[in-house]
Amino acid sequence: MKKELTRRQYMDLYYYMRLNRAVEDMMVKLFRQNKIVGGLYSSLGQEAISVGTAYALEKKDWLAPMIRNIGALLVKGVRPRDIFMQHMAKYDSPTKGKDGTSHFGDLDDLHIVSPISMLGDLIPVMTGVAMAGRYLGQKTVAMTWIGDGGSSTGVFHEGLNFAATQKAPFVLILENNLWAYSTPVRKQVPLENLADRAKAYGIDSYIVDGNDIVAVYSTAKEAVERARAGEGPILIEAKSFRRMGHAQHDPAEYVPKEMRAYWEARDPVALYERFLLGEKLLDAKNKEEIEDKIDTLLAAEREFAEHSPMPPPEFAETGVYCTGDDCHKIRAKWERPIAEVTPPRASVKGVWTVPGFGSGKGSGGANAPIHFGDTQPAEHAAGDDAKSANGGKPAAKMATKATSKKNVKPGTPSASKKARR
Ligand SMILES: Cc1ncc(C[n+]2csc(CCOP(=O)(O)OP(=O)(O)O)c2C)c(N)n1
Ligand SMILES: [Mg+2]
Repeated sequence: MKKELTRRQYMDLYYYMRLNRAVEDMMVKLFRQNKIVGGLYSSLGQEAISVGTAYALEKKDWLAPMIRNIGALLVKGVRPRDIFMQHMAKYDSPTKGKDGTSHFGDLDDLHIVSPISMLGDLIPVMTGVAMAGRYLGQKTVAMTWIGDGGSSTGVFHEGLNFAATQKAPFVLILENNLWAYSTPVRKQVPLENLADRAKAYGIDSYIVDGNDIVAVYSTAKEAVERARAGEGPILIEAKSFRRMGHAQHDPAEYVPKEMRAYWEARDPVALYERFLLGEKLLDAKNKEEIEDKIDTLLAAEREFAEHSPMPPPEFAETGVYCTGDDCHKIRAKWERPIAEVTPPRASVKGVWTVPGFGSGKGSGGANAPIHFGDTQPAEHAAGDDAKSANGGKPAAKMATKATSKKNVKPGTPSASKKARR
C-alpha cells in the first residue's frame, strides 16, 4: 500500500471497515439466537471492496447495494440499528418489518436505491439513475455491485451495453470472490479476468486487489471522477474471496482448505492495520479507542433494535399493492421542454442516407458496398464483413480501447498500484 491519502481518509476507511465487520459479527450472534428472520449473507474478507468503493462517492451520488455490501450502506450513512432491525423484521425498520434482509433504500436523503434479488437487474436500473442525474444537470454518479456469478446473467450484458451506449455516468464493481454459491468461477466463465467483459462494450475497466483498501479506494475514486467527467461507464473487477458460505445455512465444505487458508492470511482488515501501524497512522491507543467507540455504538444500536416491536398483524394487509398517493410520493419531473428532446435540437443525427444503396451496383453478382451516413464508404470488395463494418479498417485494430495489459495481482507488494485497462 502506498501512502497517498489524507490522515482523515485513512482513518475513515479503517473505521468503516471495522464497523462493517463488527455489524456483521453482531448479526451472526443475532442469527444464532433466532432473532434474524431472513437469510444472512456475509462479506467477511470483502469489506475493503464495499467500504473503499462507496467512500469514493460524494453525498449526492447514488448507490444500490447487493447482499455483501453492508459496508457501502454504512459509509453512505445508514445507521447500524436500521440494518439490525431490517434483518429482524422489526416495525421501526426501513421496511417496517415487511422484509427480513437487505431490500431497503433511501431515495430522499441518502440516495440509496433498494436492491432487488434478481442478479444483474440493478445494472440497467442504476444506468437509468445515472442518466436521470445527467438530464437534471446534477453531475451525479451511480454505482452498483455484481458478483462473478451475476456477471453471467443476460441482464448484466444488456445493462452494460445500454450504459455504454448511453455513456452513462455509472461505475460497476464486479466482486470476483471466486465462488457463486458452490460454483467456482473457473467452471462458469472462460476468462482469467472478468474485467475483460468490458471489452465487449467498448468501455474501460480496471482490475484491483479487493483486499487492499487503499488500492480499492484510489481506483474507485479515479473511476467515479472519470464517469462524472462524462467519459461513460467504467467496470472495476475487485479480486477477493468469499470467506463464509453463500449464507448462514451453507458451511461451504466444497471450498478447498488450502484456498481458504491462503485468503485468511490476506485478511483485508489485518493487512490495513499492519499498513497503518507501519506508517504510524495508528497506534495501540487509537486502535483501542476506535474499538471502544464501535462497541459502545453497536451495543446501543442493538438495544434499540431488540426493543423495537414486531409489526402488528393487521399491517400485513397494507402496502401490498401500490395505491398511488398514499403509497409513494416520488413523481416524475418533466423538466426538459419537448423541443429540446426532439429533432432538430435533439442530438440524434440524420444517418439514414445510404449512398450506393438501391443504385443497382450490386446487379453484377456482388452486393453493393453498403454503409451508413456516419461512416466512410468501404473501398474494398464487398463480402469482407470485418472490414466493411469499420469503414475499411481491419477489425483487429478497432479493439484497442480496453486492452492494455497492466494489472494488479492480489496479495503482491505492488497491490496498491491499480491498473487502468
Ligand atoms: C437471476 C438470478 N439467478 C439466480 C439467483 C439465485 N442466486 C442468488 S445469489 C446467487 C449466487 C451469486 O453468486 P455471485 O454473483 O458470485 O455473488 P456472491 O454470492 O459470490 O457475492 C444465486 C445463484 C438470483 N438471485 N438471481
Ligand atoms: Mg461470487
